[in-house]
Amino acid sequence: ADKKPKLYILDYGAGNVRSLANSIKKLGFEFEWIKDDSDFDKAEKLIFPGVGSFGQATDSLRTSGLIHPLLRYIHSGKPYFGICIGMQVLFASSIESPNSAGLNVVPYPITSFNVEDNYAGGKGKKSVPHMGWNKSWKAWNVQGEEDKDKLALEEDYYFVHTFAARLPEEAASSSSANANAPETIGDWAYTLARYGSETFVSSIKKGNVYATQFHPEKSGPAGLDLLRRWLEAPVESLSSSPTASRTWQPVNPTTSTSRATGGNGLTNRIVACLDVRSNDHGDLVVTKGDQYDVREKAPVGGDGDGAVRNLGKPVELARKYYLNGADEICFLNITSFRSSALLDQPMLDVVRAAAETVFVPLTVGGGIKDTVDPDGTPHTALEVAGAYFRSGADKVSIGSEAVLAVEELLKREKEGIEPVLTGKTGIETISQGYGRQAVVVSIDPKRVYVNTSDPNWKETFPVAHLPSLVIGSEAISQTAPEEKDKAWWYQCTISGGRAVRDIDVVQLAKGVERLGAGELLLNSVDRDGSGKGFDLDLINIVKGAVDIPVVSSSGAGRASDFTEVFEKTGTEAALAAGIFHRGEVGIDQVKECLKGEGLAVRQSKV
Ligand code: 1PR
Repeated sequence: ADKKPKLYILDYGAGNVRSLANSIKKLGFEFEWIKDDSDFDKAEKLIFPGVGSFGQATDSLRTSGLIHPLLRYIHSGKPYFGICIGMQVLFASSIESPNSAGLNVVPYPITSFNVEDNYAGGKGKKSVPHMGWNKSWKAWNVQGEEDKDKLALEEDYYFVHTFAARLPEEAASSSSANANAPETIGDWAYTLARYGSETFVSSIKKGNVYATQFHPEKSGPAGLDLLRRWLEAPVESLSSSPTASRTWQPVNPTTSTSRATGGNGLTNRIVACLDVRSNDHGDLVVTKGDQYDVREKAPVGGDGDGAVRNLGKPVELARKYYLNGADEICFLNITSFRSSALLDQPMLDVVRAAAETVFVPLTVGGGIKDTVDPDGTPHTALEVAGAYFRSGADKVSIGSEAVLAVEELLKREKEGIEPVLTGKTGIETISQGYGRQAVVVSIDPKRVYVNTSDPNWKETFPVAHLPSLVIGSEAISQTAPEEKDKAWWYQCTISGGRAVRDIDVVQLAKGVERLGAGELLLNSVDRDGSGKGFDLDLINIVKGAVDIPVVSSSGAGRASDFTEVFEKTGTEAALAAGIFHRGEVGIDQVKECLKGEGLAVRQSKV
């Protein structure tokens, strides 16, 4: 009698749909994948978790012949749930792919964010993609709608997108690409979110069609709760046409609970990082180094002398940090540069198992590059990344290969070799295939001090590295007196900090942004494991050089280090490892500390 409606998921193979599958299973529901036309007739509920680009999604619907059955399904009145691109394809068009028409179910265009945005309390610029946790609030809704019918609540949900259905509200202060857009979206009900001074649709609903710009399957308990409400709702209640007898009520976003504190709307993200490698017994363990040295420094001859530090099991720790409120989990396979067989099965298993219990974004790094299996089979970086996405990773992080790719780019540019961008590097192919937001570049810079007692040092310092030069000042001497009167630049390293290259952190950051990276994970070999706090000079230099989000890493020793890094740099996220693993500071304590300083954080109800 309590037969659940037959649920289908439409997947066209372009990204991480495993997370959605995992969350549906976790909520106790079953589903099938849409395989052909006839499945649309069998489906009683349908979820479309679109990924990649607007054009890729709409074009693949057309070439696969699924577009007509999909439209037929939508117009049949059966419940549809679109996620991210699965929402955007419902719209008329997107500036992202001007030659690909949308489904035009929602007669409204998708446009882009304005990076130069002087929003209140902002630092003049905002990063794109819009990546992280942002709050949805009700904007237009059905009068008298029951509370239980509301799908997106005023909670923080996880967003990751470059284009958006922007509305003119608050757009006056920015040079609005949307100046001529209508004030409302016909008779659709929708919620809005704010990014800087711009307002965009975070979820939309009419009759049987519901869609979110954010990812409920990556939005922790709040997202799972939303999915559950949709999955549990009887088909009839999701299919009713709301327009006939109800009237629409505008709700003024400024009087609604938009985020009270200033800033761009996003919460300050806290990332827990797990450096993973095999110990001397061949088990994958979470380890943690000091300046990248992960071996014990036990008394000579003592037990365990020189062993790989073991701080726990990867999957268990990931789960624990998720429950403690981590906004994101990052796995770094720190020795993969040595042996790099594609099917690093133990690491894929770790990701697969973690994705079953962790419902916030997962990043996986280490060994994402062109590689050859022991039997001689070659694999491209794109294939390696694909294996991780299919296992449940949302982003892959590229380290050493990114340095080599930018060196090649700079060389081609210098020598006038066309094209400068070959389209062949891992960063390019993965960002083409899975979207920029799925490609993180992990940077391992090291300070190189210059001899300031040499009166000519400024004249002889290499011009190319000037943008990464820091000269110790009075300000620096307050926090780190030993650094006063010193000067240094930030040199990039590869192979886990073991080899230095003649390229600095600004060259690298700008280079990978050009190649298509969507985010930077900025480590510091000097600060790693030191507990001295984040390297604010380094972070400010890199933040100033790029428009993509930066995750600041290395050196956290106290909860107040996080407050400092968010207040003194424009970083979008802060990552730590050692203090969390050793239980010195909990993620909840970090968030309390940030909240105490008026900094926005995601509240997790786990
Ligand atoms: O080069 O693409 O195979 O990627 C290798 C990845 O592994 C890179 O992201 C590189 O940063 C990382 N890695 C390599 N060797 C080490 C090592 O420690 N020996 N770990 C290593 C880097 C840096 C952190 C760390 C923070 C926070 N670990 O992400 O978690 O510094 O630590 P803290 O809070 O304890 O200070 P490729």
